[in-house]
Amino acid sequence: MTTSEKLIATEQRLGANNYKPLDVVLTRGEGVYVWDTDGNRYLDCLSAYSAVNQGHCHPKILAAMVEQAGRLTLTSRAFRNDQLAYLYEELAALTGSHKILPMNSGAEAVETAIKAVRKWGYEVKGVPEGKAEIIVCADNFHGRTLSIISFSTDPDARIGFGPYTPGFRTIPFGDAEAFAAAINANTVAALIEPIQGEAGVIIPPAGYFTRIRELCTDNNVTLILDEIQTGLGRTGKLLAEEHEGIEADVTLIGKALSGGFYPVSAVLSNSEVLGVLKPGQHGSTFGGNPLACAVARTALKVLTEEGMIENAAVMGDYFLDGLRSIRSNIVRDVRGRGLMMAIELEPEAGGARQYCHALKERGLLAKDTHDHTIRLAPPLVITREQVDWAVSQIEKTIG
Ligand code: IF1
Repeated sequence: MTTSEKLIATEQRLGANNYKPLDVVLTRGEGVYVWDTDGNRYLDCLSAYSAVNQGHCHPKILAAMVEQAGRLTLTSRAFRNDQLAYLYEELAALTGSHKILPMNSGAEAVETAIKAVRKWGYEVKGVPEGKAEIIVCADNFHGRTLSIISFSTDPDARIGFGPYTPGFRTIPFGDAEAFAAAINANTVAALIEPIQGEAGVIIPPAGYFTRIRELCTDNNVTLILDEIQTGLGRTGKLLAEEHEGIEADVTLIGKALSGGFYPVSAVLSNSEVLGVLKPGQHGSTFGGNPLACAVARTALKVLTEEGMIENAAVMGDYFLDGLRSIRSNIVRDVRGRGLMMAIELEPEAGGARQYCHALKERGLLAKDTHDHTIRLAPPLVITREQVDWAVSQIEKTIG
């Protein structure tokens, strides 16, 4: 048995089987590349679901983490630390937010936003206690907690985990008139992904978010955009909302906020929403800890200073052009924005997973989603030559 075979067997025996990973055991990463225990190198076209936008083991984030880890890691929010204020300041300057609440995972940021908008609904909007409604979209993905899966439309994510949290109303994604029809006096918020990731990189029609923004403003509904996956450069802008020139009232970020070093998420708010939370009403042992703040500060700094967002825009267009030039009778659609891309295969092709397997054999790691779609999201530091190589491997696999 090789080392990787032994490790895979142990994982199968002792681990809960809530994942079915490709059988590649990774041991090292640098920039766009990762290496397995047998020494094979791969171009990572998943980036840990967009958490390593800055590339694997970015040396500056690493240095910040090591330095901070040797000084002070955790104080709890019972006391203050000398990193949090700087993270607030830098995030506020970058995003124009007025209030920030740091958490750890993406799901925690979503939960935090749900709590805040409900409370805002009761205390500010005047919704009767217990009646708050939040509009969400079909085929959403916002995380794995009970309240979040309560409004998932994916049976795998939802079924068997009830009783479910009430208070959510589901409408189709990309349909502004359905959104208008779903608003009522008890609607406190809308929670939407700018581009649906897990659903297969679904980009809404142009004008959709402009109309959603208008409807939210006109009806005093808080617009929450989940930018946990689309944010921080992934789509070629700092935030995906910029593609339509709108501003959410509440923006959720996570994943790449730490460059993949550590779970760091945040709720950003430009309205009075976060103001409703008073001492003792919400919190987290690790949220806002100095290690997380030091890592996040540097992750944001390299993202902007090293031109990664601009590179995502340019390389995203170039990658998409390359994918669209592939002649294949099994490709149904190629879509993407920035470096958030997907190749949807014809159902007759027999599923995307076997192609992800084949790509792995060629040294490219990608993830299938919803049976027929190959998702591609390399680190934002990818070069033209690396895109050329990736496109040629994909062409050999599906062409
Ligand atoms: C898993 C997908 C990606 C997210 C958005 C919140 C969260 C996520 C828009 C929660 C997380 C991850 C979780 C991961 C799979 C993955 C995913 F395929 F399910 F959809 F990225 F594409 N909002 N997405 O995409 O953040 O609590 O995980 O930090 O294995 O569940 P988290």
